Amino acid sequence: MSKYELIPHPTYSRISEQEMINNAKSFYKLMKNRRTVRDFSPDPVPQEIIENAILTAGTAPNGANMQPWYFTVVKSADLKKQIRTEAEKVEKEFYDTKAPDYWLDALAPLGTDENKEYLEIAPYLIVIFTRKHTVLSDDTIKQHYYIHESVGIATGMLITAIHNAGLVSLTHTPKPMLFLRDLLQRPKYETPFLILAVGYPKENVQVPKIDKKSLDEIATFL
Ligand code: IYR
Repeated sequence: MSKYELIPHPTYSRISEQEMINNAKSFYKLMKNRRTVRDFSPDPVPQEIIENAILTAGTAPNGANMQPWYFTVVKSADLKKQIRTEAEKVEKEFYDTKAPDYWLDALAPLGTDENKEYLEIAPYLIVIFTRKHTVLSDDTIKQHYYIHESVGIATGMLITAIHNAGLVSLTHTPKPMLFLRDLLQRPKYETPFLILAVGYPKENVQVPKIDKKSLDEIATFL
């Protein structure tokens, strides 16, 4: 395997400490206003926003630059309906029989249940897949590494990009969600990771009154 050619960093240049502090604070302010929303408006959203958010996700750091992700963007009403039907089947089983009481207790304040109407209402469902490997055009297999870490980071960046653009999203992980692979005709070496519903919130949307942990609770400086 030959080495990559090395080039000077195309864009990096230092900025002042004050400017960095300001940037860090204003970005925190932007991100702390992100809320997960469960009620969407059916209003259409320009596809260009979704395309650029996925391009942003695709810049994520990842194992050996294999980019072990794939995004299927579902816009079709018929496919969204099929996803909803299948997701509600597994969610019903989760809520009725599979979930232990302590899990149901943790979910109770959120008021979630097996009804997943938003899967049909949100204009886009971005279905994120992990890839074990890529099959090259000559049929050789290129193994991928740190797949969950990489796709987790990319998903975070996707959620950030959607928020920064002015839309809202909802992470949904029906369990099990292998049905998505067949429904969306993805190959065996891909596994569904998460569904991200994206769109505008419905008018006067409400969200749970929750707090985030303080810096002291989530970090130590040694
Ligand atoms: N997947 C289920 C249950 C669920 C689990 C957690 I942890 C949540 O934070 C929210 C929901 C559902 O979508 O209802």
